[in-house]
Amino acid sequence: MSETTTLTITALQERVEAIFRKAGLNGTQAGAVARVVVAGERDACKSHGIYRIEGALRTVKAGKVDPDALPELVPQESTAIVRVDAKGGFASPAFELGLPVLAERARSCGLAALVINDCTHFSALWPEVEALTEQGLAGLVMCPSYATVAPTGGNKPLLGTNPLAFGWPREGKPAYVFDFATSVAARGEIELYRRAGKPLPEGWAIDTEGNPTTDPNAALAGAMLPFGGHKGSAIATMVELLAGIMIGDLTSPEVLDLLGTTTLAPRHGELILGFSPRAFAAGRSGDPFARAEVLFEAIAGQGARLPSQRRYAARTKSVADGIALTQAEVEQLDRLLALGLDAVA
Ligand code: NDP
Ligand code: PYC
Repeated sequence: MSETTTLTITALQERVEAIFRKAGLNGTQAGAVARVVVAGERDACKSHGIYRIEGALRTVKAGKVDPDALPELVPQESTAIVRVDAKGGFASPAFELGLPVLAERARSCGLAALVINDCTHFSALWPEVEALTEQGLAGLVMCPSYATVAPTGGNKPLLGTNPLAFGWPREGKPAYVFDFATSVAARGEIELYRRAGKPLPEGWAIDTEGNPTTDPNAALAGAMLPFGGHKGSAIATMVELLAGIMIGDLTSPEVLDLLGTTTLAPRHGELILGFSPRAFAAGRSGDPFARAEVLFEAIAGQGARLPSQRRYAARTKSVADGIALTQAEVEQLDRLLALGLDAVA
C-alpha cells in the first residue's frame, strides 16, 4: 500500500491557502478558494479537491482571473435579485459576499436570487447549496462551464458540463443535497481516468469523428455526452439560458471562445436561488420540514441512499481522523508552495 500523510482539515486549509497566497491571490480570494478546495478533499470529492489547485494557478498565470479582485455588491435595493460583481476574480469570494444579503432577502420575500457576474468557477456547487441550507433555506445553484458536451443528436462540443445543485434544510440532520454535472460525468472525472491510465465507462463520450469512445484522451479531444440523453441535454441548455444569457453573462461556447482552451478554469456567471420553505407553505396545512422528513424516510425505507450521504460519511471520517493524502499529493502541494506560479506551465 502506498504511504499516506494525514493532515487535519485546518492544517490542509492553511497549506492550500498559503499556496494561493504564494501564487499572488489576495487574502479574500485565497481564503475562499482554499475553503472550497479543502471541502472537496474533506468530503472525498477528489475531482474538485486539491487536484484543482494547479488548474486555478494556470488560470492566474494566463491572466484569465484576477488574483487581487475584491468582489462588490451591485446596489439594487428592494428587489429579489442580489447581484455581485466578482470583478474577474474567483466565484467563491463573490458568493461569500452575497450570501448574507441573499439569505435576508429570501427570508423577507420568500425567494431571492444571487447573480454573480464575471467570475471564474472551478469548484463543486454543493458548498454553496449547503451554505444556503445552513440558513434554513432551500437552494438551487447552476452555472455554465465551457463547450465540451455535444447536445443529444449532435456530435460536436457545444454545451458545458453545466452543474446543477439543490439543497433542502433538515433540522438536526445534514441537509438533503444533490449536485451533479449535466454531462454523464464531470470533465474532472475524465481527467482523473486519463491520469490513472484507465478506460472510461461506455456512454460517457464520443471522439472527434462522433464515434463512441472509452479512451479518455479521445474523449477530451472529442465531446462528452449529456446525462439521460435528451433530458440532460435540455437541462444543460436551461443552465445556459438562466445562468448565462438571462444574467447577461457568457454561455459555454462563448467561454471557450474567450479562453481558447479547456485547460484553464472557466470564466462566466452563476445563478443561486434561495427559497424559504415556510414562506411558500404559509397558509397551507402541514409543516414543510416535517413533510419532507416523511419523504426522506420513505426513500431510505426502500434501501435507497440519499444524495450526499457518501459525502457526509467521508466528512465525519475526515473530521475525526484527518485527511489522508498520498505521497504524490503531498509532494505536489510542497512543489506548488515552493514555486508558486513557476510550478505551472
Ligand atoms: P456525481 O455523479 O459524483 O454525484 C452526483 C450526486 O449524486 C451527488 O450529490 C452524489 O452524492 C449523488 N449520488 C451518487 N450516487 C448516488 C446514489 N447511488 N444514490 C443517491 N445519490 C447518489 O457528480 P458529477 O460527477 O456529475 O459532478 C461532480 C462535481 O463536479 C459536482 O460537485 C459538480 O458541482 C462539479 N462540477 C462543477 C463544474 C463547474 O463548472 N464548476 C462543472 C461540472 C461539474 P454523494 O456525493 O454523496 O455520492
Ligand atoms: O469537472 O466538468 C468539470 C468542471 C468544469 C469546470 C469545473 N469543473
